[in-house]
Amino acid sequence: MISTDKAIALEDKYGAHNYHPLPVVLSKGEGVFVWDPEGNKYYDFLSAYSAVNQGHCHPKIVKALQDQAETLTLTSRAFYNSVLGEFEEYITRYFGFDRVLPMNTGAEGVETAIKICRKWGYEKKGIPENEAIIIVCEDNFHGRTTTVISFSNDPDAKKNFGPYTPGFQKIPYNDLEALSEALKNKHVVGFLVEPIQGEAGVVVPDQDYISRAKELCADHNVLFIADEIQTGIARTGSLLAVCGNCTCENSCERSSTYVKPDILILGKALSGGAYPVSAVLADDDIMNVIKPGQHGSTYGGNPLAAKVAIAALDVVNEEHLAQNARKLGKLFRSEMQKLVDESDLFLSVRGKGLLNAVIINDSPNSDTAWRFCVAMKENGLLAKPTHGNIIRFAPPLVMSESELMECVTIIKTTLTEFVK
Ligand code: IF1
Repeated sequence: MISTDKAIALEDKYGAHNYHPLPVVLSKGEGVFVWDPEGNKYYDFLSAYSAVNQGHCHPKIVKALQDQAETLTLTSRAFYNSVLGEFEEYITRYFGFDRVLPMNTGAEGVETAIKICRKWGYEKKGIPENEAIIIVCEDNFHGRTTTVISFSNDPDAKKNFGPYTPGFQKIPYNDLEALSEALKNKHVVGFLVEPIQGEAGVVVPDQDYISRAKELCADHNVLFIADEIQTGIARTGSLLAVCGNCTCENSCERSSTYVKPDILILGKALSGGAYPVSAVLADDDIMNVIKPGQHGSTYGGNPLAAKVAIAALDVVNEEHLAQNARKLGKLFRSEMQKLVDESDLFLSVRGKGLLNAVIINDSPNSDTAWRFCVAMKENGLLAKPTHGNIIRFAPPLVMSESELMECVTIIKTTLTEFVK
């Protein structure tokens, strides 16, 4: 087995330097745990940015992957394949939509949603050609493609990648008045929003923000597009973050607090980390604007992805991951609140379900949060800072209560030892 030092040296020498990873190399994963080549074991509190909600190498998902890999992996969409239809029926019933358009990565899902929305705007709403506007939020994160970074306001993500795609208007997040104002423009066709802003540092909006925003969009015949790539699939304690307080097993329509997006974008945990799978869901009147030849992807909808995604969604239900995320999330925040009260280093804690963040009491330009994450790593827990002074805590949702309490102890111990 390659050593940690050697693995890091190779990446450093031969890879593009588009990441600055924590200095740990992972060579094995199982459930909530990962191991480095030297055999050190860690709790994973990143879950590959919420892709591994079902835990590392979940046996059911791995089995689905293995079985299908031996049978048929890719046909392209030039032909039908024997699994795609089954997946399409499964996922549309699971989330309560008429149709799905399968893709691979999250950013492709967002691109797909933008294209569907614009086409709907021209063909159903009657917007003059090339005039469609999509409203987005400040501090959004929707991926890395040239169009998606065109409406980012993070200089790292955006600067010197222009010229940018026009047709987006930015408003502050969690600001219904700004949305109301922006909706006065008759050329607006959609509002693209994260129900909780992940990259911005787990920013949870007011409780009625999402439902009121959807209402405002409906009033103006504007499509409400939810990017649930990070928040979806049980992460925030319900199947989708737009489910609000729903605790149902999977039929969103059962919940009174459910806000049904006009377009729903999923990715990450849709495969439980085994394979890139994303999907865009919508009802007939919207999805049917896309005709043969107008959008697609070589790998999108391949049989391997289809089988993996079915297994990954099965696990979410069978293992009650939304319920577990909700229960453990409450426990985690209350334990972190104690540390906030006791220590000068932890300023506050926020989040929903098992998507949480602790704000470190130092400037975003300091290396305090980074050094705290390195110290937690030494004690057997992996988490990563965002925006300099925010630490995101997002373990796989298959964690048990006693494991979570062991992690709380690790965080507490690190805090006691830590010298700012
Ligand atoms: C990276 C953050 C997480 C996303 C939402 C679309 C995408 C993402 C809401 C694109 C992706 C990632 C990508 C990852 C860092 C990351 C991230 F720190 F930026 F905010 F998850 F927390 N919509 N999020 O969160 O999906 O194309 O990557 O499959 O390294 O860029 P993708």
